Amino acid sequence: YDDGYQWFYEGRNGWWQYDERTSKELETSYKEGKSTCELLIAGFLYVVDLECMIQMRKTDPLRRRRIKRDLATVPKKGVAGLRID
Ligand code: V3L
Repeated sequence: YDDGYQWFYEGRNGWWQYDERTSKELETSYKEGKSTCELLIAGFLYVVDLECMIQMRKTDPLRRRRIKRDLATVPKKGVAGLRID
């Protein structure tokens, strides 16, 4: 973002950056001080807890991942499942 931060979700051995649209939704909710927000990702509804910093599938909360808002320059696996090498 303008301040050099980006949103990431946890993969197996590293972090993936959220896609641009989802990232904007997260950033808006974060800036509004919301504690949760809902995201539609690849046809599934996910709930993000911005206090615990996790995302979980709404219909299957065991499918949860840590998320983070971190500098855009930190190492990452890629963006939304698309690897960068
Ligand atoms: N954005 C895009 N895809 C997602 C997201 C998201 N925020 N959350 C889950 N998925 P689950 P490695 C990830 C995908 O949590 O090798 C990566 O993007 C998720 O994709 O059980 O483990 C990679 O494509 C997974 O395919 O609901 O680091 C892939 O995992 C699927 O939704 C492998 O990454 C189920 O995730």
